Amino acid sequence: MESNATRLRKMGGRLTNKDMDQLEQWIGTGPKSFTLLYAITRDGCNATTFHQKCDNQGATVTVLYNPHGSVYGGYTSESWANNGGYRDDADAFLYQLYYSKNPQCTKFPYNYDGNATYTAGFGPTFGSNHDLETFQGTIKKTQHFFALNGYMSIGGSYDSQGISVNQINNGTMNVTELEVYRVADGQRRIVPNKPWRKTKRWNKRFLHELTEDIVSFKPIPNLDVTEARILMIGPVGAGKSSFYNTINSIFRGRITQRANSGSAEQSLTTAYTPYFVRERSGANQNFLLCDTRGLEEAQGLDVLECNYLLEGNVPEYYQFNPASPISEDTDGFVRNPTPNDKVHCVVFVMDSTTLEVLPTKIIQKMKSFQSLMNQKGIPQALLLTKIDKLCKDVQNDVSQVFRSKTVEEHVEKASQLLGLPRGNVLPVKNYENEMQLEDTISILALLTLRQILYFTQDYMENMMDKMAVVRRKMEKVNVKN
Ligand SMILES: Nc1nc2c(ncn2[C@@H]2O[C@H](COP(=O)(O)OP(=O)(O)O)[C@@H](O)[C@H]2O)c(=O)[nH]1
Ligand SMILES: [Mg+2]
Repeated sequence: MESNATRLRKMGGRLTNKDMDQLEQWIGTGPKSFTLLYAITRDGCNATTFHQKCDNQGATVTVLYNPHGSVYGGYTSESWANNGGYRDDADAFLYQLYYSKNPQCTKFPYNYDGNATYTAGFGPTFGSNHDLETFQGTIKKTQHFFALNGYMSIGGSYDSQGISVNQINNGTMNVTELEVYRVADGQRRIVPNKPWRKTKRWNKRFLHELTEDIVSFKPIPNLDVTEARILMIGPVGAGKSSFYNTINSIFRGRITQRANSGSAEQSLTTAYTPYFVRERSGANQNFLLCDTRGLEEAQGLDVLECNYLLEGNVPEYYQFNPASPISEDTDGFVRNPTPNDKVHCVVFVMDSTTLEVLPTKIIQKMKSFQSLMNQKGIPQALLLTKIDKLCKDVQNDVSQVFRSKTVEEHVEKASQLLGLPRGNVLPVKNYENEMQLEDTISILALLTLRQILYFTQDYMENMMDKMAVVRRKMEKVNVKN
């Protein structure tokens, strides 16, 4: 007996219900169910395996997903086989569903030239010139994708509709996934993806519980810290101000915009600004979120300034000046910072939609900051914002965040990029366009904040242990004297 989880995983692929609706419409013979037969990320990218899994299964659809967010492939109503030669199939077609992340639905109809599919020892292959040849032999996965050794030359057996190969596959045969589904008559049963991160059920009770956990957060006594200082660092436009506004809105019970957000302010957020989160009653929480200068390649913080920030030397509301970095001689420089001035947790903020194109200089800068933080033992989290823009399902319903494969992949990618554990990468959707609060958006933001506070608390406990050791050593020295 296979477990439920295994069965779900076997059934689920990346194709969304909406994509299946579109394919079903193109096939044009009524409701269809889709069963995942083969996926290169699960089964390996190997022509023999493809044939073992997909031969003699009847109608199938092949789907390629590339790193640019384009999705395309081919449908055949005939079984795949491994006995050589071309096959005719009056119902076959090629198609595209997305181009560079945007929906782009085009059907490329068959020209009836007798060469619908090619069934020798290749991966899925369509058309006389091989309008679409996926791969031959075995393809090993590089870090992020499979570089398929096939090609596309649409326009032979399939009508290209005036669309060039580049407008389908971005001029690359690299794919992050290739799937083959069996297509059969019948109603689809919608099987939800298994969540990749578990949480309680998303309802009012959970929202209330998260709120309580955060309100009751207190820095550890004896540390002389009255509020935990959480430093947000990230490129301009990543969503730092919006995250503060989101949290503050939740506790105020209405949408607030205390931190300027948006593109107009890009050059403005140059000050080191602490933001308290207020409850409806007006009382402050025991943490503050600090907004800083971005991570721009040319004008961002440098490592020395970052060190001053972490150590609490930078005065609040200090106006950064790219022309003259802060130094001990700067007006207001805090020479003797208290434990309150120091940073207790760092939150890197990144726009999830720009992960792929993040300049290496910014990554290098973040890494150099990280080694500084690691030396000091300061915990780091990575906030991945704008996940609503990554995935339509999440845009429609934020509670789908931990079921979205796209979000999961971005979390994975971000964790590799910064060398942080996956658990420290926290996806969020900020309030940005809403007029009123929504429970799902609030729950995700509070889950994120609670996790950040947990990291902060762990750090404070470490600090306390360290201080206890130092104190004991001092006492021993005193006793000897
Ligand atoms: N769709 C969407 N937009 C967001 C999100 N977070 C921020 N934004 C938008 O991104 C832009 C930059 O955000 P901002 O908070 O000013 O970034 P900052 O420069 O890091 O402070 C603003 O136009 C926000 O409305 C989000 O989660 N989803
Ligand atoms: Mg800002």
